[in-house]
Amino acid sequence: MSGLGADDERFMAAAIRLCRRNLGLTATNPSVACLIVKDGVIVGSAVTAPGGRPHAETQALAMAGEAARGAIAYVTLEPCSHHGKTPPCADALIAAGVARVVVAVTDPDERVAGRGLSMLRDAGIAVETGLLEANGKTALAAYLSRQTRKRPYVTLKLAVSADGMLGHLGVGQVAITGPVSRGQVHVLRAESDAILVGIGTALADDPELTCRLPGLETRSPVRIVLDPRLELSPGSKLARTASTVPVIVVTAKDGKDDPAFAARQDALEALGVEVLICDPRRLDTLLAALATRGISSLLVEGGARTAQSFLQAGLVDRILLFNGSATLGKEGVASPCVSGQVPAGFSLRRTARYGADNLEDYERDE
Ligand code: AOF
Ligand code: ZN
Repeated sequence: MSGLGADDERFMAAAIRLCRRNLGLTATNPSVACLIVKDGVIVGSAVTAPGGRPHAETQALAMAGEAARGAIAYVTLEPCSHHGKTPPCADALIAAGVARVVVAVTDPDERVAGRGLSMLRDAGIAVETGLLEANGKTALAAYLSRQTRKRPYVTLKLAVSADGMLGHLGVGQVAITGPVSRGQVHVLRAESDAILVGIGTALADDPELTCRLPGLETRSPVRIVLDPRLELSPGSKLARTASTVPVIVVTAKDGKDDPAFAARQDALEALGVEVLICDPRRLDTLLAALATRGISSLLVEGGARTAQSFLQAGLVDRILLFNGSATLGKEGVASPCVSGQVPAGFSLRRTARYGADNLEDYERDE
């Protein structure tokens, strides 16, 4: 990494920020960003397109045109070397005549895995990799998780009252955090491929679990309910909106020897709900099944029991505690994590103030 300077870091940091723009929009493809820089000026910039194609590099090169000759390309992920649905980005960079390529993270996809870098080097291009790698890996965490662990990256979000509660038993939705936190949660939803709650939360709150921020309404994640006994009502907001934003209900058995169960299943399926038979206690199996369907990032939004199950199974990668100022009292349901107290193996990475609320962002140690 000898030839790297402060400018390289600045441009790579910008590329990493840019690539977050299409998180949750690129299907099984990672959201990658590419900047083409000539004489210190950005002459091309792009993010992997919604749906996953075209890739970032070809779009950025098209924008740069002739200016790409002799330029530096900053890419958050190793350029691809394979003929997939599009030709290799490494070839596109070579054909455009770039002089140097700087990469944050190498691509674990077995069709690429270092070949993109060697193609560039073989063509006489100066290649450096590993710049701001930790930040790059954070931005690509969902993709890397699905590629290397065959399961989605799991973020547990908890809104915790000042007295350590998540909500009132059987009371429905209680305001714990304010509007700024709510907006942040909707951004998280937009960036996630799927969102998951337990049936307890689905029944108590009748949530919609969509992203309702102005301008981001089309970015709602797939909604998943852990529902061992298939109790989700066809009248619930989730079921009633299933034809617009997909809903998957995960249940323990099929209805073959239980006519009442089969009837509930029929009613849900008629509304467009998918009933997935998978033991909800085997969260590892469920996550593997979700990864197979192309889900790379999962946001777990409660309640206490679901959060606890994911934590106990060791399947949480990030914990976001939205600490509100409301007090719920002894009727509340205790949160499995409270401010400053999360399970061992997590480190506090960041805090933020959202109106009257405090966010604590913990990441699992490697
Ligand atoms: C890049 N630039 O912007 C992205 C890349 O199905 P395909 O043909 O689109 O290939 C998907 C793979 O391409 C994906 O697994 C990853 O290795 C790479 N994604 N590569 O050069 C990009 N999104
Ligand atoms: Zn590519």
